[in-house]
Amino acid sequence: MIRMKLKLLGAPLSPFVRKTILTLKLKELPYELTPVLPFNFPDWFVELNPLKRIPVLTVDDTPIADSSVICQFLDTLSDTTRLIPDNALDAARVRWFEKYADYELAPHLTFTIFRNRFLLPSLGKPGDEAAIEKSLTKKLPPMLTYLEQTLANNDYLVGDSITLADLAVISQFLSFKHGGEQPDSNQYPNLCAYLERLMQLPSVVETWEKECAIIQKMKK
Ligand SMILES: N[C@@H](CCC(=O)N[C@@H](CS)C(=O)NCC(=O)O)C(=O)O
Repeated sequence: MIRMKLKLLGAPLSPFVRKTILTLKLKELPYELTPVLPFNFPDWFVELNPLKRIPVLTVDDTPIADSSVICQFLDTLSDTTRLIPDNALDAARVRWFEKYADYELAPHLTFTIFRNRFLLPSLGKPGDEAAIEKSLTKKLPPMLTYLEQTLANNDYLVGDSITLADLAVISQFLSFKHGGEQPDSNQYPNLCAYLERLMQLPSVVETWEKECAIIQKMKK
């Protein structure tokens, strides 16, 4: 039982907030969510993160920013489901895949597909279909192939149990799914089976259902 008060600031539809929520759930850490929308930051938020990005976690009254930093900190707080392995090489591989998800997959799965298919239209703005097309046909295939090959003989990206690498990757693919897209199961069978496996985790099911309810409300 930890004594620190954990408060997460952010919006559940952000993949970086999603990764942090999944981490909190898998680590069985109690937390409170304070909604902060990325296109409507309150003035005081800059004191918590000068970059004005979500998520931020406050630990008692101390803020930490960046989902990667936050999740690595959270992993140290409980022994339930170690998300960064002890083995240094495996830990480095986990950080690599997390970085790959956050900086290579995110620009397409979230900032192109999710943004143009769902977010902008929900705000009454048109989505950029040409940008979507470019991501789907040109940018994403080599990235999906890379994941497909990595998952050829493995159920998880690193080792034989779930790590932060998997949470980072599924977080991006949930944005893709909210944008109405999924990898083609004929072309990427290992990747699709892997995503399906992660989608069945109770913490992912719960998170996905909550998000779908938010999406339905935003569509009205
Ligand atoms: N590397 C950061 C990325 C966070 C991020 O880009 N968050 C987006 C929401 S999905 C944001 O707050 N954007 C606001 C902005 O850039 O102005 C992390 O992992 O926390």
